[in-house]
Amino acid sequence: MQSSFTLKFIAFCAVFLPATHAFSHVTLEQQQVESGVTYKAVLRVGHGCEGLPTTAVRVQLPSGFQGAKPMPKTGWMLLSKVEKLATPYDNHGKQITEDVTEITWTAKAPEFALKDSEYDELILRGRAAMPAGAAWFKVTQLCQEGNKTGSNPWTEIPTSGTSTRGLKYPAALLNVIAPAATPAAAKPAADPHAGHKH
Ligand SMILES: [Cu+2]
Repeated sequence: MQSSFTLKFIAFCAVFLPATHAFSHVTLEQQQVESGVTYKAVLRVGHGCEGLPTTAVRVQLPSGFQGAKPMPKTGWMLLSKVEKLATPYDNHGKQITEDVTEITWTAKAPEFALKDSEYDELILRGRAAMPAGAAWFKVTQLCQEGNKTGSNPWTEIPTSGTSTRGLKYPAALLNVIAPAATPAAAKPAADPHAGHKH
């Protein structure tokens, strides 16, 4: 009896423990979005680096993610990296040739660092203009306490498909789906800014 229970318990852990840990990686709260809409990325930071507090989080945006803006966080400074685009795009009739490709939040002082025992969310917003398919947000988490440093490079992408099973440091996945078919009458104008001026 007891050994049978133990075996079942071990089997249970083998199945559920990796999944539970996956929830504590840096992941996106909302993992699906329609192509072409504005997307609010909420990055969930579940733990530090082997016990060390988080002092910086750097997010590499997937290509096709347009006009990204980070939400400021008290006690943390922001840095947005802008790069020239391989393929310019149109915004309000203006040709956009460079865009934000990377956003970094950095704690201004040790007292603002996110402890390993705490949970927090980092937020950014932009237009998910990439085509349907998997988009990956590569996140690098840096940690420091005194002169001890650590990092978690959440940058691994599976060679095929979207399952991150077996990856030690999976990047955060966003499933981009084709826009839902809407009845012709309810369809917004092709230019989303046609109805207003700014
Ligand atoms: Cu984790």
